[in-house]
Amino acid sequence: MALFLGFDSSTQGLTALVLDCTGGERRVVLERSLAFDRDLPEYRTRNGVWRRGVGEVTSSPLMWADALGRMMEWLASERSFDIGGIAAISGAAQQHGSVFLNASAGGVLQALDSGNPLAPQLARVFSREESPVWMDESTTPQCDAISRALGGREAVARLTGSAPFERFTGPQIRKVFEHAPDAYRATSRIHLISSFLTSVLAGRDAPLEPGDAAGTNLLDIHACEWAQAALDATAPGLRERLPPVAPSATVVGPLSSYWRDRYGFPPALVVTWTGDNPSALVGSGLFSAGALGISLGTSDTVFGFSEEPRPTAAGSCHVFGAPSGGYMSLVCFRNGSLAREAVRDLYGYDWPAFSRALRATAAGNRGGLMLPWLEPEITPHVTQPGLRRLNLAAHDAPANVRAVIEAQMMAMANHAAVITRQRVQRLLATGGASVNREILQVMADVFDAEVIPMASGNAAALGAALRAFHAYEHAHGRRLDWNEVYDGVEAADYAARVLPVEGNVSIYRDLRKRYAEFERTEAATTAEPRS
Ligand code: XUL
Repeated sequence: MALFLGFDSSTQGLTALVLDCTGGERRVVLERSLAFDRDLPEYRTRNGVWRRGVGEVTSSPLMWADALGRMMEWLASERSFDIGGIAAISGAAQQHGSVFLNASAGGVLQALDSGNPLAPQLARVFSREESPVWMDESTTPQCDAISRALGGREAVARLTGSAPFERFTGPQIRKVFEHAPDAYRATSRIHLISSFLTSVLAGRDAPLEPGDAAGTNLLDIHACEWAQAALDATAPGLRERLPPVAPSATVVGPLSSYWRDRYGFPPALVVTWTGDNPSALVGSGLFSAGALGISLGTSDTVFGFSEEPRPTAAGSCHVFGAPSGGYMSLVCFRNGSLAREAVRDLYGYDWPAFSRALRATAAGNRGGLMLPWLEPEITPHVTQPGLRRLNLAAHDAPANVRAVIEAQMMAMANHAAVITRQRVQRLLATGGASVNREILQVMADVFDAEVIPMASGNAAALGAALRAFHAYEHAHGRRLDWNEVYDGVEAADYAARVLPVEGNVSIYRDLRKRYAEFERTEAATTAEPRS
C-alpha cells in the first residue's frame, strides 16, 4: 500500500488528507479537519487569531504544533486505514506568518521525548510566543522603509515578486527588530509556518520551499535564493536566522522517532511543506497557463500558473514559485469568508437562507453595490474598514446578501485581469464556500467562465498529499511529470460544473465597470497612501 498524507494548516484550522496511490490509483481515503477555536479552546483564538493593537493580528505557533500533534494522534487511532502504509508526508500552511525560535529549538526538536505530549516540550523554544499572520496590517512604516532602501515598490516587485506588503514576512521581521530588539537578538531561527511544521515532523531544522519563500519580500525570485539587498534592507544578521531555500521536492528526513515511538507511525519521508496557495495550485492541477484557481477561504484568492515571472507593483498581484516548477501569480482579498459570515449574521440567516436570498434576487442587484470591507482590505489597499453601500438599502436583507457575493466576485474578476491577458474560460473553485452553487453561479456569470468545484473542497491539503507522492517517487529515482502525478485524481467535480448564463454575463460586463469606479473612489478616500 502507498499512502500519502497531506496537511493544510490554515488560518482557522488544520486538515489532514490521506491519498492512496497504490497501483496507479489516486484515491482520497480520508479527510478530517479540526477547528482551532472549537478544538483547542485553551489558546483563546477567535477565528484562529488574536487581534492585538491597531492592525495587529497574531496567533500561537505553539497552537499550530499542538494541533498537528493532536491530528497525528487521531490518525494513529483511526481504524479505517493503516498508518503503516504512509510512505511520505507533506503539508501546506497559511502564508507569510513567521515563527521566531530561540537557540534551544534545534536541540529540543531533535530530542523530543516520546513518553510525553508535544506541546509542553515545545513551549520554551519560541523567542516570541506570538506569530504575526497574513491578516496583520501593522507594518506600513516598515514597508515604506524597505521600499525606499531598495529603490521603490516597482524595484522590490521586480526583485522579490511583490511590492512590499504589510503581511509579508520581511516587513514583519523588520518590525520585530525595531520594536522588540531583545527578542530579535534572542532569535536564532525565523521559520515560516510551513517550514516550522516540517521541522516538527522531521525533528530537525527544515529548509523553506521556494513557493512559500516568495511570500517574504526577501527572495530573489529569479535566482531562487535570498536577495542580500533585501535582507540588508530588512534587519541585520538576517541571513543566518533564515533557513536555506531548497527545491520543492526536498525530503527533509524520515518522520522523527517521536512520532514513530509514541504513535507507531512508519519512518515515512517528510517532504518540505509549502504555502496554502502554492499547494492549492498543485491540488487544482494547474500546471500550465489557461484556467485560474479561486480559493474561497478565510482569504479569497485568485491564482494561475505562469512560465515566466511577471511581477508588477501595480495592484496587489504577487508572483510566487510554483511547486511544480515555473511560477504562480496570485491576488489576495482579506474580506473572504469572514465577510460572507458577517453579512449572513447581520441578517440572522443560516447558509440555506443565504442561498435562498441569492436565488430570490436578480443578477446585477438592480444596480445596488456593496464594498464588503469589514476588515482592512489587501486588494485594494484599504486601512479604514467599514461596509459601504451604493443604491442599496441596509434593511433589504436579500439584496445585501447578493451585494456581498457580487462585490467579491467583481473585485476578483477585475483585479485578476493582471494575472493573464488570455480570456479565462475555466475556473477551478476550492475552499469552504465552493460547495455553494448559488455563489458559484455568480462567479460563473461575473467571470463569464465555467466554474468547476473541487471534489474535496480542500485543494491545499490535496496538493500537499500530491507533493508528498511526487517527492517520494523522485527520491526513488522515478521522475514523474506533474501530469502523471495528477493523472487519475478525481479532484474536480465535473457533475457539479456551473455554466455562465448569457443574460447575466452582459449585466456584469457593465456593472463591473461601475463597481471598479465605486471601489476606486472609496479606496482613495480611506486608504493611507503607500510611499
Ligand atoms: C496570500 C495570503 C493568504 C494566506 C492565508 O498571499 O496572504 O491567502 O496564505 O490563506
